[in-house]
Amino acid sequence: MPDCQVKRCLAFKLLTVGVVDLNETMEMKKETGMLQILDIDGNYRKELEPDISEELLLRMYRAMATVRKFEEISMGLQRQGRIGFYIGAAGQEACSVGSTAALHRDDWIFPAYREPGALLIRGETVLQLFHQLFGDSMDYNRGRQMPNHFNSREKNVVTPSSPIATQIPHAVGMAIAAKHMKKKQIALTFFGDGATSENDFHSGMNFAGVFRAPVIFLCQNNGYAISLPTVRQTASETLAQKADAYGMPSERVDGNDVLAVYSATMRAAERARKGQGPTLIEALTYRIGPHSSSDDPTKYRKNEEVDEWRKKDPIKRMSAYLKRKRLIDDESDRKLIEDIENEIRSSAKKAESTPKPAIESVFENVYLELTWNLREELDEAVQRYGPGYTGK
Ligand SMILES: Cc1ncc(C[n+]2csc(CCOP(=O)(O)OP(=O)(O)O)c2C)c(N)n1
Repeated sequence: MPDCQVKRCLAFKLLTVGVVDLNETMEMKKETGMLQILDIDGNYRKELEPDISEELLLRMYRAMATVRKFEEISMGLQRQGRIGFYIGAAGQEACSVGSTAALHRDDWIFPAYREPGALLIRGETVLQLFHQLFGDSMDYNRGRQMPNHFNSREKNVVTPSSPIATQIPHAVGMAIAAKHMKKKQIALTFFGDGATSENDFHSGMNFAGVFRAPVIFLCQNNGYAISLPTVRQTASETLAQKADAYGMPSERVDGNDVLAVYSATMRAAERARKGQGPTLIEALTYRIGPHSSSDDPTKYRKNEEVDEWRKKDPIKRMSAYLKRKRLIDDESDRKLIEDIENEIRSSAKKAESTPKPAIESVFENVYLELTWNLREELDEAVQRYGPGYTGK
C-alpha cells in the first residue's frame, strides 16, 4: 500500500476507534423521541391505541410468532446442510407485520430480506415460504433466487433484490406509476439503517419528494449493518431527520411495538392516499440473531446488549397485550405456539420432498421463444441428463 494510503487508514482508525463508546452512543440515539404505545410489559396508552379488529390483532400475533418459530427451525435446517442460507428477522417481527397490516390488500410491498412477516399477514402459507428456501419446483422463483428472498405476485409483494437499497427507487417508481394511472394503490418499502447510506436511498427519497409519490419508506434501524453500528453509518442524530432534506415528513417509532408501527403506517398511508406524498418512518428495533447464517455477531457486539433487547421482545409484548385484552390466555397462547410449530415442521418436510425444478426450467421465462443457440443448449442438456432431470 502506498505511504499516503497507509497514513489515511491510520488517521481513519484514530478517528473511529476508541473515541466513543459505540454501544452507549447507539443507545442514546435510539431512545430519543420515539412513539411508543405498548410498553415492555404489555401496558398500553389507551388514548393512542389504534382501532384494530380482534380478528386482525390475533392474525398479527400469529404472523409474528410464526416468523420467530420459522427462523428457529430454518436455522436448524441450515446448520444441518438441508438449506443453503438463512437471514433472520427475530426481534424485528413487529415492523413488517404491523406496517403491512395497516395497508390495503392490493397496495404494493417492496421488501428487503427480513420481511417474511409481510407475506404471512397477507395470508401466505408457511409451506410456500419453505418452497422458496428449498428452491424447489413449487417455488414461485423456481429456485433461481437466494433463500429468504420471498415474494408473491398474487399478493403484490415484489421479489427482493440482494443489492442493498435497490428496492427503494423501485417502490417510488411503482407509486408514481399508480398515481399517473389514477389508481388508489400505494407502495411500502422496507430497508435497514445501512441502506440509508446508499445512493438508491437518496435518489428514491428525492424522486418521491419531488413527485409527491404515494410511498412509505420504512427504515428498520436495528443498530447495525452487519457489523457496522449505526453511529458509524451516519453523523445524523436520527435517520428520520433525513426526510427533512427531501421535503417529506417523518416519524420515529418503537419498532418493537406493533401498535406504534401500525398507527404510524396508517397515518403515512392516509397521507399518501390523499395525495400528500411520501413519509419516512424510522422504526427502532434490534436483530436478536446473527445478520445471516454466515455471521458470528459475538465478534462485534456484547451479549449484555442482546440481553437488554430481549427484554423488549415484540412478541412477548404483543402476547401480554392480548392477554390484558382477554383475547388469549396462557393456555390458548401455548396451544397457538404448538400449532405454529407443528405447521412449520410438517411444511418443511413437504417442501424438502418436493422435486427440484427440472433441467428444462433453466431455459424458461426469459424469452417468449427460445433463440436458436438456447434451443441447441436445451437439446444438449436433455440429451445428456434425460428429460425432467432434477439433479438426483
Ligand atoms: C450494494 C450492496 N453493498 C453491500 C452488500 C452486502 N451486504 C449485505 S447485507 C448488508 C448490510 C445491510 O444493512 P442494513 O441496511 O442496516 O440492513 P440489515 O441487514 O441490518 O437489515 C451488506 C453491507 C450488498 N448486499 N449490497
